[in-house]
Amino acid sequence: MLYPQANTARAVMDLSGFWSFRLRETDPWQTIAVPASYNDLSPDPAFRKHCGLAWYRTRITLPSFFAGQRVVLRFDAVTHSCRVFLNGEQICSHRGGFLPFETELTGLMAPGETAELTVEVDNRINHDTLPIGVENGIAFFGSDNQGITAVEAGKRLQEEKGINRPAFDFFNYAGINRPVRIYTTPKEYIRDVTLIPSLDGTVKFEADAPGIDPERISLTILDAEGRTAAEGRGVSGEIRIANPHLWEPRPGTPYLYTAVFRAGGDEYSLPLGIREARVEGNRFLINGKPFRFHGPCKHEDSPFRGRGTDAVVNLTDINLFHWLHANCFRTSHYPYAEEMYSLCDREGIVIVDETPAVGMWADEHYGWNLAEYHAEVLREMIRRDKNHPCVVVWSLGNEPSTDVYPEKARDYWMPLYRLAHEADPQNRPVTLVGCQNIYEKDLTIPAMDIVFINRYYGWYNLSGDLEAAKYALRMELDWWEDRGKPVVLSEYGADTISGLHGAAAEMFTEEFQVAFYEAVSECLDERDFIAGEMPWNFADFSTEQGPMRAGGNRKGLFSRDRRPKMAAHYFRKRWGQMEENQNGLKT
Ligand code: GCB
Repeated sequence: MLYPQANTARAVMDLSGFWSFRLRETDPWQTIAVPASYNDLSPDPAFRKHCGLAWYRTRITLPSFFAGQRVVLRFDAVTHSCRVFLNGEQICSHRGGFLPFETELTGLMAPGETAELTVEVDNRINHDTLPIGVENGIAFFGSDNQGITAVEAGKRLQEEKGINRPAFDFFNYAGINRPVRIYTTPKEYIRDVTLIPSLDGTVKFEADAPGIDPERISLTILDAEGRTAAEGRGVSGEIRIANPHLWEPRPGTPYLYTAVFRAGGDEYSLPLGIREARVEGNRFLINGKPFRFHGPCKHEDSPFRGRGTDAVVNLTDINLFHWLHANCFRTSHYPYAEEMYSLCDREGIVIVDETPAVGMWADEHYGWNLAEYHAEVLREMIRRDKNHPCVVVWSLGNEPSTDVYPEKARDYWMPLYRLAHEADPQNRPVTLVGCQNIYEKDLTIPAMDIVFINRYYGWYNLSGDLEAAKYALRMELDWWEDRGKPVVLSEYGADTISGLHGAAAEMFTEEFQVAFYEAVSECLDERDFIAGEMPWNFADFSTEQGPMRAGGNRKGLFSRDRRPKMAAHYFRKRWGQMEENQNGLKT
């Protein structure tokens, strides 16, 4: 689905601002900000704890000069599902909280008219949603020994009261988390575009513009100075840029061309980066050169906004990535706002793009009926993000159970793996992020193009004993070495309270976090099949309450307000040196 754009043929109206909101149909309306998660916008605990439906309302007016245009209402993401009403009539609904959807207003509302727009949002999570909600009353981060009474009580209350219990470790932020816009196109319009670049400058293209004479469809590629670099015609074809500049991750040059499609009276432009991502043996290659992922995983999470999109937060984060000499992140654990991908295209930060399939750790989940919906979400994510040069790997999901019923797991995940390859015109490598498990029995994670494993030796197990942690990690890496694939340590980390210090470097201190990372680095640096290190997490983030969460997950290299802990300085030095050694470039 194309991102809304204002140009010579299209107009965009941003509906961000103050809307009205209520948690119950009987409540008085109060003021809310859009986009943002509603949970932290009021000191009323009902906002934070809310489970179920909530309502947003605003008034929209279509300018008279929209006459003759196709008018579309687009939501970038409403979490987790919603129904949309215009003057009380339902006009669309959507399932899934992290991808865009849109509906035509043409015919429903005339230019010059005003209407009431209401959005009924639903934040409930269960076995039919992605991410997954727990249905047995046990929260993700309870202690292992829940006791039979607590389990039964949790189960009963969950059934009676409909309490949301995430099967994942991040706060279940909800609402209109991303921008809402009205945009126009001409009546005959460009529905989708696809670009497939090759390193020799060849660009295959496709324009989906129903009903428009192919003779009236064209593509012009402009270089960064705005000069024409190549031109083509028709619905699809192949053109060639002479002496192409490549898009390279930082500290290389993320050179961007602009691809301008014209079809009939419509126009659509998007950035084009010439780059290739693929796996060869146990290496991951970008533009034919070995690429080593180094950068922390992220969340969309910030004070006040929750998971709400904010350009200032996104840019601050990416500038901190540059400060760290980080070159990548994984969109743990859901597709992020589209603005973040555009920013990373410009800034040369590589993205591993993940579906919201998280919390599938219960063995019985292979009996749930999720595969079809999961496939739909994967297809939608790829359709949305396929043209971004910054996206180099698709992640099917995070930490499902894959070792208890290895055959069942394989039969669930491998069709998705094949689907990702089929759906992606650029055929990027595909992964599924693996949990700490009995990896020898696992038929799925080792079958991925590039292996992503999350490991917490020294934290959740062998806690505090870094010598034992190194021993265990080395034992495991010996096994992975023989698989002949590139392996990324896609999560590892230690909860750390900013400002808590100790000469003995014990758990939760800033000294321990550094010692933990030093220990793991020692093991990774010995192996050349290690294609990357992605510490967990970039910044502290909000979670549900639990005995292991002191005001959220504290594994950030930065505090939640983005102040560096000692570990941030550690990685800044390490990755700075890595960059110089790898690329021979000054930063
Ligand atoms: C994991 C999960 C991540 C958690 C992290 C932790 O394995 O993938 O969502 O936040 O561990 O800190 O426990």
